[in-house]
Amino acid sequence: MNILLILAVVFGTLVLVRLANVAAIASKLSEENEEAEQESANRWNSIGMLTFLIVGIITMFYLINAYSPLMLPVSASEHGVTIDNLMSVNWIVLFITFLITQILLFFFAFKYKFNKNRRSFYFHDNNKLEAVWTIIPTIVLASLIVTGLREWNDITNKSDKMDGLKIQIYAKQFDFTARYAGADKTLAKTNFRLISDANPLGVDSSDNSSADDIIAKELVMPKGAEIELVINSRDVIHSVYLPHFRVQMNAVPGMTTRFSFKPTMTTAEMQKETKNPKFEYVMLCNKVCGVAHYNMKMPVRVVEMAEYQDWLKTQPLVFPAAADTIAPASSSATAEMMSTSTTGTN
Ligand SMILES: [Cu+2]
Repeated sequence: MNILLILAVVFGTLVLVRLANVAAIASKLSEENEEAEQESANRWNSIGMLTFLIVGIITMFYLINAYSPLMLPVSASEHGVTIDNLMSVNWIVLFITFLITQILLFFFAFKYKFNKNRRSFYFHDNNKLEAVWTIIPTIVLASLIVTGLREWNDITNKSDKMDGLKIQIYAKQFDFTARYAGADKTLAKTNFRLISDANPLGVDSSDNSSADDIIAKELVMPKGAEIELVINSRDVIHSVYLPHFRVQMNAVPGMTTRFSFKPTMTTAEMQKETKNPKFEYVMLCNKVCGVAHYNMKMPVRVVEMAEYQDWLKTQPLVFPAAADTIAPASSSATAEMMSTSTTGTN
């Protein structure tokens, strides 16, 4: 019923448009009316341009206001603050440019509509104008790109320098698993040939540092610690996306990617900041990786160091049987979070 109604409206509109065209052609045929017709059409077009400009700008401000509550809250990581600042500068430049160009475009279309008593001004070229609209955008764009590249280098170069808390994020269709290094602060090597139901990450049990490796279905990070995510994928390209920390890095099968950052706000602090007692951080997959991509995510929590250490003790080992053969982790050792080895690539 509804579809019939919509079709009737659509076809009715089409018929009206055709009729209007026929009327326009018919009136054009009468020579003496032509000039008056042309003038009226120009006038209505110019009013249309001005209306579009005003309605468009009002709508834009309305939408910015209506959707701003859906924007991400303040960054929960150290480098995220820099990214947000850079983003704000970009938005301000874009916004000013957009307003100026659109206002000129539509207002000029209104102001300079055809007038038979006015002659248009012709000039072949103007070097000064050419220079202005080449040099100013070049300087603005170049400075945006250079600052962006420098920030990105600062963020990504950290991974080589720092001795952070290494956490492996292992992505597969369609979930993430986290692996913590345990008391020895070293993630054991992995090999895709060792993957089985009992060993879904393919951790090499002959590697001595595998005995205390811990597996978790939740990413828990201590506040203020340097975190180094060591990222792998089993099957297709996924993407580790932590929007609240302004972190994103692809998970690529056959290689290891990394991202280092420092969480600066616990979940509880962010709940206070957002005035939302139900707020939770989340890790999302940000590459369309298959049918259940939309549902590929992992809960994330940032807690104080002591709470993190308590939580880590409750998480299962990669190889539960090996637990008896190693000494229990001392909490001071875990707190130092120094790690020197890297995870083997597949
Ligand atoms: Cu995915």
